Amino acid sequence: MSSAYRVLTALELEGLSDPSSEFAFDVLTGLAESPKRLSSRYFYDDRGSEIFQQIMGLEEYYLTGCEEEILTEHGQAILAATGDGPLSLVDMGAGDGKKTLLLLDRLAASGRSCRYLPIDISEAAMAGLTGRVQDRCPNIAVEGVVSEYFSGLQWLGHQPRWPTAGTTEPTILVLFLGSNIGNLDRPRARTFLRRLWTGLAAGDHVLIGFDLKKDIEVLLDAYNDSGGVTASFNLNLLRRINRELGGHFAVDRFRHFSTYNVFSGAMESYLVSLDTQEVRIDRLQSSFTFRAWEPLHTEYSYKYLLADIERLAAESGFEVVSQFHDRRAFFVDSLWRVKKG
Ligand code: AVI
Repeated sequence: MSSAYRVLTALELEGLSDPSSEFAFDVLTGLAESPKRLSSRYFYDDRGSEIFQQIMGLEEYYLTGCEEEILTEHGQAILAATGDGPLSLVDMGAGDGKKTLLLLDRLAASGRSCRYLPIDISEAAMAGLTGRVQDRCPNIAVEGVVSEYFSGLQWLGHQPRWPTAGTTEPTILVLFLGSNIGNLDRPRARTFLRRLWTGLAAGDHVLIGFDLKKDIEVLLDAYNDSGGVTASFNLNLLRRINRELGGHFAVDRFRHFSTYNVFSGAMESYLVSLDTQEVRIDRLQSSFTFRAWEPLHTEYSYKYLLADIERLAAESGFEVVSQFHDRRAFFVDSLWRVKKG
């Protein structure tokens, strides 16, 4: 007799999950909350990823330039700390990979056996990145994954450690650059790092980009650039709802507002309604009322002290190998080793 129930495998469940309904559900619940909020993970549709590339090129958004300086000056030392055997380089939230190429160029020139495994949510960004790396570093094997960090992490945990015939087992270096960790609050950052730790073995490394606490004016300028690029990045979230969910946001009736919270140590970004308005979202079969000057929270960008970084490493099972910073000490790429047992 056949059983009256069926156990769905993780794979079957994954096949059922529909990212666009997840977006719809999060918009429905986020706009019904008080205060209203939407997750910054939804910034990164193809258009949002494109605008973010422009942000990274802005003088005011100092983070990218600082990290490029660190990887140029200290790339050799970072790679040397992982030994000289085969290396699997996992790049979480790779974007255009411009910074990672500073490491890949060195690896390609050294002849060290290497696989490059970028994970990114934007398919367009991934297509550009994998093509670029294959052209520039033909001796590096490239295997990209289009997914969010957490699914990417899960995928990583199920991968064999990519042994190459005749070589010793590769060590893994996970890159989590660009202050992406700053978009998670402290408890979520800890959980994320613990999940990362779970998929790694003793002696593997992670390199994490942290933006440091600094002059508040510098922070404010970085998230309120004079050309309005960050404003259009933030407002693209409303445009995305219009495009994908049949929203009727009049985008010019909202303004971007970004401020620094000295208690939490985070830049906080909002979209503020300029007047009282009702916005219909067809696919949600719902309308939402915004009062004049009502904020919609869209992003946290947490800033760190060196002591916060050390504590976070210890709490999530890593030991700090080295903290590499730029000449102004605005930004740190922190190299950690996995401790187990
Ligand atoms: C991707 N992330 C680290 C950026 C940040 O600084 O929080 C996103 C960003 N938001 C506004 N400007 C850039």
